Amino acid sequence: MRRLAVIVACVLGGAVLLSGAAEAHANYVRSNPASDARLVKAPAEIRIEFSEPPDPKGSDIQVLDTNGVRHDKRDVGLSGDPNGLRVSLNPIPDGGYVVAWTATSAVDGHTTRGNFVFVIGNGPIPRPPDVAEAAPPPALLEIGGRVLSYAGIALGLGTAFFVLFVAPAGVDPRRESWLLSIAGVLIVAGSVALVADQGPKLPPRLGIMLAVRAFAGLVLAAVSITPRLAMTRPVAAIAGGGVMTIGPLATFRPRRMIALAAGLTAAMTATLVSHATALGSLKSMALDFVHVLSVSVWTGGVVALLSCVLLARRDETAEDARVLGATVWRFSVTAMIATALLITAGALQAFDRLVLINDLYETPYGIALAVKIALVLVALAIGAFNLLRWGPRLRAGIRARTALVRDTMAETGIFIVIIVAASVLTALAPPAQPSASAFDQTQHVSGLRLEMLVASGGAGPNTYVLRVHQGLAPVTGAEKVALRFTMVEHDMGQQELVATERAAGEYVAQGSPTAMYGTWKIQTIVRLAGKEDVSTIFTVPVGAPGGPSSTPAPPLTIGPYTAIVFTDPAAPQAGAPITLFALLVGTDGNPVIGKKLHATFSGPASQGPLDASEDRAAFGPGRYRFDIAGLEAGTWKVTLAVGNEGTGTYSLVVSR
Ligand code: HEM
Ligand SMILES: [Cu+2]
Repeated sequence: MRRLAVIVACVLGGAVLLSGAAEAHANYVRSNPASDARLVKAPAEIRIEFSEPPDPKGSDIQVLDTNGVRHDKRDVGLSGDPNGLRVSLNPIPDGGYVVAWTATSAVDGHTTRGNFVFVIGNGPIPRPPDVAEAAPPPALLEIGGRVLSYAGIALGLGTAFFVLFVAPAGVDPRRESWLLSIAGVLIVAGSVALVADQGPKLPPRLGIMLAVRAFAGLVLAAVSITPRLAMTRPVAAIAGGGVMTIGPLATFRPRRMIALAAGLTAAMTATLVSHATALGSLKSMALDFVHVLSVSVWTGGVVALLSCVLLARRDETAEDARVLGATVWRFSVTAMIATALLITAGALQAFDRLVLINDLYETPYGIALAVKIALVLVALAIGAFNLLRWGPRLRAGIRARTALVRDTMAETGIFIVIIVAASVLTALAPPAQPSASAFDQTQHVSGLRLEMLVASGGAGPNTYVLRVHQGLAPVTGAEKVALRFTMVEHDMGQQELVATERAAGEYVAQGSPTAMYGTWKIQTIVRLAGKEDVSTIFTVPVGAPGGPSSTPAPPLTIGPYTAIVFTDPAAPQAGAPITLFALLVGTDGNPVIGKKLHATFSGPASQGPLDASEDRAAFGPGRYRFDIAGLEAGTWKVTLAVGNEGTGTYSLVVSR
């Protein structure tokens, strides 16, 4: 037992230490200006949207120029967007800027950091600092606060449930009071520890929840030390409008009901500050609440059975043994239902939080979960033994109390370790995180974990990020990371981009190989020194130009050809350079090469005609490109001619 505890402690401790590399809790989802944006004019403010509601008090947005000088007005506040923050800017000159953000979740108080860059004018885009989005590992105080809270909730709720519904008579009242007071004290201490861990950045919402939890703990402790209310009267439980009398619950004890209500309230505060709530999913919240309730009924119930029944009673006579056996049987049935519920709810939650089954050993969160699952199996085995061996013996009038005491003590020990694992688990960021990328998929190939992120879902210029991990560690210094693009629907040839390492294990490539909307295959090739290339294929749907949210420009018909036209940037701005791409497709669906394209412009000002250059090496076959120095704001008609085979007109909106 002790050896097991040491092993588990080491594993969980290691998971916590390594969690700096884990993904975040409140993640960057989008911003204005966007990440890597090129602007014509300085923005007046920066807005960032996160995957969870942030709390401005513990959050920060710093806007730094390339010399590290700060240009924001230090007035971070809610932006009015869902989950958004904003900061105002002083007037800033052209140049590159880094936006470094810190976000504290208003729900669970977890903090995450990250950064992105943008540029004003024609200068180069600055390199973002080499730190991937990260959450600092949880503090020991947080884990401690969670352990105390969860242990208190399980003990309080489980004991109240046990004495009300499993063994209303025949429990030792002094021991019952003791357990409830211990539970109350644990809950209060846990809440205080969690408030202390947050310190001055404590988000108000979290503060209220922890205050409610502490109050419920005080009620639990108080109700169990008040002189026993000797009020017992027949109970009529009102269910669904009908009145039904539940035989064994023939006594109604307000004290126990108050304890149950306090336990339920404390359990509810757990769900209301959980990741399920932070993610804003009602289904997830319901699963979490069922999980907390069933976990408490089982684990707290075992402790109540041990302390208030098994240790308090005797089984010397066959009659005593039979009475004890009846209680044990009732608890076994309760525990079976509770474990079925807790495993179902836990497993369903786990499926939502994990990306791959490999997460169970390759992410700190997954390791904490795996520890939990393994220990639950051990506890279940002990429970099954009680159910199938000692229980029946008692019911047959044979002594078995000592064996049951020993087994339930072992179970209690395992539960304590499980609660530590659950505390580590909930303090860490789950592997499955809402992503800022339009495409985010993870594959496991030859021992490597490859996560492909494609920033925009639209055709045209894009950023492709490949995260490479082996086990828990990022794979740095790969000799080569290449991405090869081919299209499924048409033969567009193959294009290769070579990615460079931007942060540890994070390889980035930019370009516009996925020029046409449809289905693309991205073959990733990772070359590590002295190893065979690791290669896999991601299938990426590419939407209309400008992203899935913008309405696609309808394809132009030009003589016998179809042209798909888009610009870089997708939303052109007055005075800034614009690249206009035209992808020419023949009646057979394949790109058409070697044509002469000519563009004439009519719009708010005059603009001379342009000829396209077809650069197959850089842009792929059938892709023609016009470089426009800049246009005035307004709506332009661009007439494209293919030789003298035909013309088509494209409408181009340039914003101020
Ligand atoms: C005796 C057994 C168990 C105990 C005492 C236990 C305890 C807990 C507690 C206290 C929480 C936190 C709930 C909250 O803060 O709202 C939790 C969450 C969770 N548990 Fe369990 N659990 C047990 C078994 C399991 C099992 C068997 C699984 C998986 C099959 C599981 C999966 C999860 C998951 C995925 C979460 C959500 C974590 C998050 O918020 O990111 N648990 N558990
Ligand atoms: Cu969190």
